[in-house]
Amino acid sequence: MNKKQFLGKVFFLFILIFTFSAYSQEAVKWDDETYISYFGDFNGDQVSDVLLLPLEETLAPKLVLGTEGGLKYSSVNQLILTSHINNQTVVAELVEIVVADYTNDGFSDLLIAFKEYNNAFLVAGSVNGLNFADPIKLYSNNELSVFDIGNFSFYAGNFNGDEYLDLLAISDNSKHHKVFHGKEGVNFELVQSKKNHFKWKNKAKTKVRIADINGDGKDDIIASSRKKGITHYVSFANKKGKLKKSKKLKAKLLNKEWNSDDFGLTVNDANGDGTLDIVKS
Ligand SMILES: [Ca+2]
Ligand SMILES: [Ca+2]
Ligand SMILES: [Ca+2]
Ligand SMILES: [Ca+2]
Repeated sequence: MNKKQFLGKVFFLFILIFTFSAYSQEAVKWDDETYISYFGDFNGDQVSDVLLLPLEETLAPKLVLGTEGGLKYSSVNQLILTSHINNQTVVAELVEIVVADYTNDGFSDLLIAFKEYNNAFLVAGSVNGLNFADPIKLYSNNELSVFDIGNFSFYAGNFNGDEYLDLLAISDNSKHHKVFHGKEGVNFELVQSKKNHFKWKNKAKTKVRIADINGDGKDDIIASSRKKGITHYVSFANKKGKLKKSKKLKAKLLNKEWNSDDFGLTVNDANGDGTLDIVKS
């Protein structure tokens, strides 16, 4: 082999390696019709990761560990998860999920409720991500009495301001809610269960957010209507970490509608005074 042939082969090899690494570094893409995405830092490296739960039983759930610099969600950091927890198939439409650090160790955890089976599991984040085969806790209706209110949505927040995260379950007709305070050992204690407490319309018409709006260290609820001309509501946590009756907020600010389907709505401390403001964009 002469020098020219040798260089030609080296160049070919280089192109091959380059093509292969470009292929293996492919960004993970997903669409809302195939997967529902849940973000959290499951492996505790301060970079957000994404859990993709399939909408079809034939697909497996995936966890993509985020990286900084270059592709955030790359196929080389994609883990295919087992499709079952406790022999129950994990399909996005059949479960209700809230990502939060319940164990208070810096790793995001996954609370996953199977409404059909009337049970829920806590899968803890670790350096390896999530392991569906080894949930750290099982909740039946005895440990988390939420399955008796029918179809519900879960939200995590800290309503009493202690060191443990709490849970709010709102029935999908929005009338009934239950508040559970988090306890040591990832237990939840039911502290409030009320029918007809919230006045807002159902989930399809209202967007519910959890944030400490009045800056007293206890999370509150803001329920904004998705359509124009419909009242928004706010519900504050009281001193004991229970939720007060919802109050009306005006549907118009400075004579402008701020329904959430037409505007991005964020709750943060925009003017730096230590209390949260509602920002329309
Ligand atoms: Ca991470
Ligand atoms: Ca955790
Ligand atoms: Ca709490
Ligand atoms: Ca508050």
